[in-house]
Amino acid sequence: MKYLVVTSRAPVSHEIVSGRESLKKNVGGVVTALRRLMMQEGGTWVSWGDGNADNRYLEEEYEGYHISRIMLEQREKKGFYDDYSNGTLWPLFHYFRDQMKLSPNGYKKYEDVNRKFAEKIMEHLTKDTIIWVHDYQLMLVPGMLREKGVRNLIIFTWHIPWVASEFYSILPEAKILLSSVTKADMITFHTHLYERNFHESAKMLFGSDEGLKDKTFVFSLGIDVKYYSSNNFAGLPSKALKGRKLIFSVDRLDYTKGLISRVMAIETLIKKFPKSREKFIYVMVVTPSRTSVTQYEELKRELEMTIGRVNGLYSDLSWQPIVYIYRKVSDTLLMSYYRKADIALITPLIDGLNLVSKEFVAASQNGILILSEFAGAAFNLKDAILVNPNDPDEVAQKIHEAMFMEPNEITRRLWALKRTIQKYDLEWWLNSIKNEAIRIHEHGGRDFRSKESAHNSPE
Ligand code: GDG
Repeated sequence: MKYLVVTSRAPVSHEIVSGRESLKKNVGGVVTALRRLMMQEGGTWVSWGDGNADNRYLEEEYEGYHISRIMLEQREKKGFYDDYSNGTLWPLFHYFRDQMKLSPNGYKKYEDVNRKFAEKIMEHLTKDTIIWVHDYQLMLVPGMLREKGVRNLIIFTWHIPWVASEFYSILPEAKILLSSVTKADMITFHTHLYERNFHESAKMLFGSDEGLKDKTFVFSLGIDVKYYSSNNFAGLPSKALKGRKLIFSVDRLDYTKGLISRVMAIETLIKKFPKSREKFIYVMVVTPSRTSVTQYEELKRELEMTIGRVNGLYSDLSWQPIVYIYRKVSDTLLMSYYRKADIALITPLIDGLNLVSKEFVAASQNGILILSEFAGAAFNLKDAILVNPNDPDEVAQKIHEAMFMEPNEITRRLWALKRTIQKYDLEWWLNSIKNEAIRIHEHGGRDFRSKESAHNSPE
């Protein structure tokens, strides 16, 4: 039995930069997790080749598995990726109605590209292949495969929130997309809330969720704890901090991440608790993302204006409250920040899961996690300080508390969090999904007892 993994972005891409070809690893959390599976089990990975030299590597053997790429023309990329996936579905599934652009042409391209994926999958299928499709860019793939007569087991893993049914149903293509996803044999979510919303959407749009009862699972993605807690990473030079508390965050530049509200919370902290002034430095790493989508350019401008305004008001020769870094930092530097930070400030307005919070917990030795209650990870990480990211007063208050928290309490919380992420780590996630898949594959049905034990977050 072999896995055929399907994701929009590939694990690696080939780039030509200044005439020289190089291999670029995709570092996203999802890809890292799936690389682990593929290196262990072999198999095929179908994805879009978005590197400018990928057309030379349509089929490639890489670290023990096969990569098969589909190539997209500029118009296809724009319609499928920029307009529909990131301009319609992404805001829809994060409750950003005002950012959501309806795009019939984008949908057409989304359909075309999903068909390309389905066709490429067909080329690599054998009788025993388990097909594992990921995320909102590929919702039409399960339905298209079934239309082509494919009877293989299909797993569909959903990485972002699934919104309330009445919100989901505003999408013109709501029925067709949902209907396709339900053609998978197993559908996995990060939280019970998303699973419930999915069922409610089916009830609302189709009158019933009968056929879905045995198909959905909650398996919240874990991380490679050993890697993040290893000692092989250099520390940050602490001289630069001059004894100040280090507050840290790292996010993709995205309106879901609550970046501007977070800067306002820092401003509130300074205003409301004047004694906190000069006692902290907030290092905010923002990684460029979706730079071809207009909303993201506007967000960058607004964020940078807000940071500039706050720094302008409060900086002097000896102190600047916010150190803003707009680039992707190396893994090593990221690990050093995780290790050194006194407080990780992770306050997305909404987030499917949020791997950064788990990575910080694994790496930290005596840090405090302040986490948005609207991140999927908050359902498991109950020992974090949970905050409503929309309330700068509350966030400022909690940062202030964290700055002066008793060392015993810091240790208690951190170790409780470490136990949780250790128990539900990446290996657990992969094994839970694989075990269910194998059970369904071999017995053609579901073991309900295993469902109970598999669910990790109590309601
Ligand atoms: C989807 C869902 C869900 C980020 N900046 C840098 C960097 N990163 C790494 C982090 C982390 C990953 O990227 C981002 O984690 P997310 O959880 O945001 O994952 P995504 O893949 O972007 O998003 C999300 C996830 O799927 C998994 O299901 O959690 O809710 O939106 O691993 O460390 N790494 C380095 N430099 C950076 O500047 N080295």
